[in-house]
This record gives sequence, C-alpha cells and structure tokens, in this order.
Amino acid sequence: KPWKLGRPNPGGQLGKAVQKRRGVEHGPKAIRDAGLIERLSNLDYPVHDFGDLSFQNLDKDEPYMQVPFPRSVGRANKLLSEAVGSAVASGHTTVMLGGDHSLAIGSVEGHARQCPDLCLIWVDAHADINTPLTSPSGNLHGQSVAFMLKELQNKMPELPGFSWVKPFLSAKDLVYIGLRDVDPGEYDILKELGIQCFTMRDIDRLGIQRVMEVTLDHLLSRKQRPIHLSFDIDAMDPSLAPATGTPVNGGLTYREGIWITEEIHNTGLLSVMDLVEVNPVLGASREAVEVTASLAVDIIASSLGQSRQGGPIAQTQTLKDD
Ligand code: EXY
Ligand code: MN
Ligand code: MN
Ligand code: MN
Repeated sequence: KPWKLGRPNPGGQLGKAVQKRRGVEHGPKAIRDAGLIERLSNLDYPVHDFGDLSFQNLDKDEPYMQVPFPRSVGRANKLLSEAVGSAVASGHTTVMLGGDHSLAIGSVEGHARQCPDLCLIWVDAHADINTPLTSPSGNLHGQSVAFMLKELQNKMPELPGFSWVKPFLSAKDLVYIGLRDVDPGEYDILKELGIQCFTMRDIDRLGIQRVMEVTLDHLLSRKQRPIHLSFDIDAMDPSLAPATGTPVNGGLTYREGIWITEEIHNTGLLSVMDLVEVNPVLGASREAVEVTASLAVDIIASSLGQSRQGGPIAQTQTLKDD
C-alpha cells in the first residue's frame, strides 16, 4: 500500500531494495500536480495528455538470475513502446513520465521503431548499463541501456519478458551527462565501447557550455537527426531533487540542468524525452516532494522551449496589435 504523499518514509519493516522500488509509480501524478500541463500550454503549441498506461503485475513472475519481476517489466515496456511509437508516428513531440528508468527501454525502443537514426542523450547520476550478469542489485532500472546497444547483444542473456526487444542503438549514438556513480562492470563496458561520457568531474573541468557543445557535435555533426533525451531526476543534485530512489551527492546545479535542456531545445531536434525517477513516497516532507516535482516541470518545460530570455508574444496577438 503506498504511503501518503509527503509522509516520511517509515523504515524498518521492508527490505531496503523493496522500499526503494515503491512509490515511483506515483511520479507522473506528482509532476502533473506540479502544473506540467499548464506550463506546457503556455508555450507555443497545443498539448495533449495521453494519460497513464495501466500495467499489471503478472502472477508467477519469478526472478531470472537475480532480476526481479522480469515478465511484468518486459510487458509494461512493450505497452509503452507501442504508445510512444504511435505518439511519434502521429507527429507529436513526446514526453514520457516515469516511473523508474527501466521504462526507457520501451520508450527509446518505440521511438527508434519510428526513427531508426535517432541519437540518445542520457542525463543521469548512473550509467544504467549493467547487464543482468554485471548488475550488483539485479534491478532493471540500472540496466536499461544494455538492452538497447547492438554492441552488447552477445553479453545479454535472454530475459523472460524481453524477447521482443532487439538491440537497435550503436554506442557512438549515445552520450552520457552527469555520471558520478558507475559500477565496475559498467565502467568496463563504457571503456570497451568507447562511449562518450561526461561525468560530474568532466562538467567541473570543462563547464556545461563546452560539454553540450561537444555532446551535440558528437551526435549531430555528421547529420541532423531526432534526439531522444532520457532525463533521470537523480542527475540533479539531491538538494534540488530529494524525492528519488538513488540520490547521489554532487549532482547538477539548477542552472547546469537548464542549460542542458535549453541547448537540446535549441537544436530543434528533440523528438522524445523521458523524465523518470521522481518518487513522491521517498520525499522526507511534502515540500521535498513538491520541489522535486516542480524541478521536473522546469526541466521538461525548458526542453520544450521555455526560455530564460523571454520571447515575442504569440504571433496571433502580435498581428492583432498591428
Ligand atoms: N548501478 C546500480 C545498479 O545497477 O543497481 C544503481 C542503479 C540506479 C539506477 C538509477 C535509475 O538511475
Ligand atoms: Mn529506480
Ligand atoms: Mn537512471
Ligand atoms: Mn539514476
């Protein structure tokens, strides 16, 4: 049973891993309650809320190796892939609200079915590139990218529930920003595949402006193509985004986060974005939940064109004034 919004998370009774999984399904409601639709409606295009998908936990979903609930997570992702695919096919710039980051498997897969040449920008404290064999926890939110990459095909066991996912992304089409908690097995994969990563140390060294310049050059200099932005709220510093399952100190400042999204918006190529890992149950107070959800709204609005510089009033009004 989910705890009431904003109540401190009572520890003790549940195992830590189980406790951390609970509540993230309430992220979308918290983000909507923080005013997402109104904020997007103030931007210059119509907004359509497709509502929540409904996922079922399957009976007899035994762990595979140490991965819990593989069939339920696999099936949820298949539904999500179809939903994102059809939103993209009907011409929408699409925002997927999570939920945990394992949902990126379905979101990016559905996007890639429509746009096979997409590139992926993964903003996260974590690399989420463990395979079921390297994962220290078994949890699928730390493995999403491994399902996508062609180069990891031979390292992925056949997980029940995921036979529909065929790897579709090349390592050169992916950039990470914000990393600061990478497991040893993930480090090896990142090095071996030569994936472009900007850790928090790189951001300190280069500055966020240079990081985005290199990111966009790496992904777009050969050709302009659709961008998938997968934004894990735990990329942000925990002082700004406390209501999340795996906070790590030393994260992005507000201005770094907004710079990232403004630069992505300015390409004109953002096609799908995920905003994941807001967990209202893990906020220590109502205020902690609200600041996290409101930050999520700012990140989404900025990705979709909300500007810090102001802008002309909408064209219809300008014409009337004339
Ligand atoms: N790397 C750790 C694991 O694989 O268990 C922690 C992953 C946390 C994932 C969060 C969503 O980004
Ligand atoms: Mn999670
Ligand atoms: Mn993540
Ligand atoms: Mn993360």
